[in-house]
Formats: sequence, C-alpha cells, structure tokens
Amino acid sequence: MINPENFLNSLLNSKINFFTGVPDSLLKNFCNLLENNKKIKHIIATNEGSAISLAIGSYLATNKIGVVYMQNSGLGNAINPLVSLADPMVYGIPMILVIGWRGETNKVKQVKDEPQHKKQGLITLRMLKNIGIPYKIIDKNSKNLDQIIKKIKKRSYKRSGPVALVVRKNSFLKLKERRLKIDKKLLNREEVIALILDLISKKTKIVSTTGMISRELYEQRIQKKECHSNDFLCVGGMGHASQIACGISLEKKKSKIICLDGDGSAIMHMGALAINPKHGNFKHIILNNKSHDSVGGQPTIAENLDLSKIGKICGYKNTLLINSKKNIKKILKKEINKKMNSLIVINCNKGHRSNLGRPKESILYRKKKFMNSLI
Ligand SMILES: Cc1ncc(C[n+]2csc(CCOP(=O)(O)OP(=O)(O)O)c2C)c(N)n1
Repeated sequence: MINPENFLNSLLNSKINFFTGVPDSLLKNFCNLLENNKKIKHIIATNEGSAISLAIGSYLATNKIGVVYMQNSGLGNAINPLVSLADPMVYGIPMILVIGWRGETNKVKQVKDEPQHKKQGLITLRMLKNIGIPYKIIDKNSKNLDQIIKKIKKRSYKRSGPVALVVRKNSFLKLKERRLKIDKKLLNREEVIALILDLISKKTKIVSTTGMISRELYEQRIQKKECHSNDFLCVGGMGHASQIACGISLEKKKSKIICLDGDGSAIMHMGALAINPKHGNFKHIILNNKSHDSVGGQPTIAENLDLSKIGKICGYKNTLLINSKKNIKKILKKEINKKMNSLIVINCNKGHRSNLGRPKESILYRKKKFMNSLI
C-alpha cells in the first residue's frame, strides 16, 4: 500500500505546494494529511469546479502547478472549467488531478460498489480520454512515486493542460483516524434524524442528501418500523437534494416536504438557497456538523458561516439556527408545523456509527415506491 505521507512527500519533492479539492473517502488518508500542513497552501473547496478554478488562479499567479483532488463523481462538476478554461485549446493550464475511483473496473469486471457509483465508475477513464486528459492509474502496488509524479508533472507542462492520477480503492495506507470532539450540548446527526421522524406526519415526504444522512434516515425508518416509501435518497448528485425537494413541492402543493441536507452539500450548490424560497414550499433542514463527515470528517466552510442568516437574505420566510439540544423537540415541533418555507439549521456533532447499514432494495424499486407515494 502507498503511505500517503510518501505520496505527499513526492509531490512536495516535485515543488508542488498548492492543493485544493473536495474530499473523498478513497483519498481520505491523503486529504486529511493536507490539513494544518504548514508547508503547503491548501483549500478545501466547495465543489470540484471551484477547485479547478482555484488551481487555475494559483497557476496564473505563480506559474506553478497545483493539485486538485476529488472523487470521480466530482468530475462532472469539474468538466466545465477543465474543458472551457484549462484545456490546451483554451488557456492551457497545467495541473495534476488526483481522482478517487469509486466503482472502479479491472480487466475483467467492475468491482461492487453502491448504485450511484456504477455508471460513473464505468465511464471515468472514458471521460478523461474524451476530454483529452492523460492519466495514470495508481493502486496499492504502485512504486517509485517520485518518478510517477515527476513524469506526470512533466507531461502536464509539456501539454500545457491537466493530467490525472486515478486512484483505486485501498491504495492508501490507513493513517490514524481523527479524534472526534463531542460537544455535550449537541445531539449527533442520527439522533436529530430520529427526532425529526418522531415529529412529522406519516405522509411527509423526505428528500435526503448524499452520504451518511441518507443511510441514517434509511436505518431510522427500519428502527421505527416505518416504510421507506416517503423517502427519496439523493445518493448521488451531492448538493442537489434541496432542488429536488423544490421541484417536488412545485408540483405537489399540498404535500408536506422536508429536505434533510448537510452543510457540505448545501454549500456545494449554494445558489439553490435563493431559488428554493422563491419557487418551493418545503422545510429545508441543514444538519450542520461543519464537516464532510461521510468521507472522513474534513472541515467545510460552514465553520465560518451562519447558514440561517444566509437563508434569510436569500428569501426563506422563516429561518432558525438550533445550537443546543435543550428543548430541541419542542422547538422543532413548532417549526415543522409552520405553514411557510423554512430553513432550519441544526448544529450537531460529527461522527457516525460504524455499523450503519445500506439500503437493500433496488434503487429503481425505491424510486417507484416514492413516486407512488406522491400520487
Ligand atoms: C460531486 C461529489 N463530490 C464529492 C462527493 C463525495 N462525498 C460524499 S458525501 C460527502 C460529504 C457530504 O458532507 P455534508 O453534506 O456536510 O454531510 P455529512 O457527511 O457531514 O453528513 C462527500 C464530499 C460526492 N458524492 N459527490
């Protein structure tokens, strides 16, 4: 296996010191190393397209190549600035992409992964080929990292454009997990989800965001012996859950709808905060643990933001920040029953159960059940 420290050192040896990206579970041991590293400039971006743009800016100012890391699902977000700005046919900006390959394929088959990674896993290399980005696949047996990085960097300068390292699962050695700081005055995310389920009517629809939030919602339905038909799990398309909820609420004016969002997800496509209150009518609940908890706990910019104030400015009629578990049930009950669009930000602790299950039924079956529940 590759020691992420060696991988980082090889990049540093190649005089690369600008890093940006959106965290990924396959890359988490590398991503986590970048935090608080005084030798480098590192920005955890809000989406992969923005990360590409940060690297473009850094290159323009320094003539030096940067690294952009992402999960392969983020390639979709990255494609526009890659193709319309960084490509050798436009501004010709060298950079190294480090892409975690969920749903990877080998010579014989595609490895088992969750439904949202199937298509993206299959097409990742083809996408890179299509947009002319040369790539090298690395895995747990990759050696001579210094050589690999030197070569790929040279290639990037030579073509005046991006190049990619595509990283297979389990390539990186596990480093120490970060220690969770628990704030006793807050609930954890799963406890908040359980509470919300206790407070809503049986017919309320829930659209939940990518990652652990959807998995915890699914598990809580099982624990409460409730069916899953009222839930749409936005397993992929991170950052789009609230616009899906908005679209549903436009068409189903009488339905009670809740979006269970994460801070990283809500910020990834924050423009939605302005569209939702203008066109939709639903309760937008952001479970704010100020981190990308699902992929390793890396901080989000929510550390520095009051998302409820942003919601107010964006036009939500009702906004609230819940910063303590004291009276939370009473407060939430009142909020959920209000008949106007609301943005409710609930601060909660980081962390999740290690034995959290995954949805079992086929994803198409779940879609059908959800659509039927809307009739
Ligand atoms: C476009 C895209 N980029 C990255 C990911 C990987 N990813 C899955 S969940 C997640 C973190 C979500 O953070 P947040 O919304 O704050 O929820 P939390 O995990 O903290 O509950 C990330 C980065 C993804 N699925 N899609």
